[in-house]
Parts: sequence; C-alpha cells; structure tokens
Amino acid sequence: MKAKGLIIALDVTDKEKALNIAEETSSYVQAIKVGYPLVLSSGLDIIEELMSYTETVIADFKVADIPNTSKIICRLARNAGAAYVIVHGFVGEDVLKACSEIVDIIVVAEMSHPGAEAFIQPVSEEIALLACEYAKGIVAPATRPERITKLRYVVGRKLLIISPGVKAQGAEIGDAMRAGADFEIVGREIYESERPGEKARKIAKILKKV
Ligand code: OMP
Repeated sequence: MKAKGLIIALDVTDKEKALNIAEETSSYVQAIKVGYPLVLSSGLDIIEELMSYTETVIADFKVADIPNTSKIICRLARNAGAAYVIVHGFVGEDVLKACSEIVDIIVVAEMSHPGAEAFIQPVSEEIALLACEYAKGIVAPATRPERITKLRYVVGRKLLIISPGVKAQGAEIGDAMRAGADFEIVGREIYESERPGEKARKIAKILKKV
C-alpha cells in the first residue's frame, strides 16, 4: 500500500454500484476495503473484480474465531485476491499467529463506536503490542484521535495505522492522520454521495495536505 491517504469502505450491497464507485474513485483511493455487506451480497469473487480498479483490496472480515477456523477464512480471502485481512486482536496470540501464516493481517486494536470504550479500549494498547509481532497494521479510531496518538506510540513506525470513523461517525477529515494514522477509511461519506468520484477527490486532496 502506498505510504498514506484514503481507503474507501465499500459497504454497498449492490454489485454494479460497487464496481461503478470503485471505478469513479480509483484515482483517489489507495485501497478498497470490502466487508460482509458486499461479499455476502455479491460473492467473494467481487474481490478479484475490484482489482481492476485498485492494487490493494482489504478483506474486512474482522476474523474472531479459533485459530483453525480463522485460518480457513484467511485462506479463502487470500486466494480470492485480498492483500490484507482484518482480524480481531482480542481473540489472542494463537489466532493472530495462525492468520499471519496465511496472509498479511491488520489487527483491530480499538474500534471507533461508543460501545468500544467498555471492553476493547481498556486492552487496546496490549492488543497493539501483540499486533507488532504478527501484523502489518492496526485499526484505530478516528473518533478518538488521542487514542491514535497513544497507539502510534505503542507500535512506533513498525505498523501501519488505518483509521475509520470519519464524517458519518463524527471525525473530521484529517483528524486521524494528524494524530498519527497513515490512512483514513471513509465509507458512507463517499458511497452515499451523489458523485462519489468527486467526493473522493476532495477528501484525498485534504488528506494530501496533512
Ligand atoms: P463509515 O462509517 O461509513 O465511514 O464506514 C466505516 C468503515 O470502517 C465500515 O466499513 C466499518 O465496518 C469500518 N470500521 C469502523 O467503522 N470502526 C472500527 O472500529 C473498525 C472498522 C474496520 O475494521 O474497518
């Protein structure tokens, strides 16, 4: 993945719409993140189709199962073309190890929604530390920039930080990168826009200046 910038979260459930948005935004995004909404509605082959528009597809399956099942999920995603798979960190070291043997992983250290404060936030720094052993990056919340700064301190320059929570969840464009993230993940603000390509262009322009 290029050094920093914009990742689009393509959480639409219509395949044609997904491909159109991917095409329109392709000049402005460094990676496309797909998760259950698109894969469950369009099939895993959507990953390969999206690779016409990006070098990097991130499979956001938030894997959180025993090592063997997690490995099977990672293998399916990798074989479909995903460059990275997002894996939950709270499940523990054996899961991260198993997944990292199959594919490059990005570990959820702390989530962006309010409920994350109850269970994930108290252990997020430990998760980030563990991620340093097995992952290429972590997910940290744009909605709490001070937490990104803290987590950056934990992982140093060793890992990428990708950060969701922009616009629809309340963070402003650029907040997360100013706090230490490498990439901002943006979903609804782009895919619900009337002109996704133009919206992505504007966001990418702001991020370039951070
Ligand atoms: P929008 O809120 O529409 O911009 O989308 C954010 C995207 O990031 C969605 O795909 C979420 O599933 C994802 N996400 C979060 O919003 N919060 C997190 O803590 C973690 C993720 C993620 O792992 O990508």
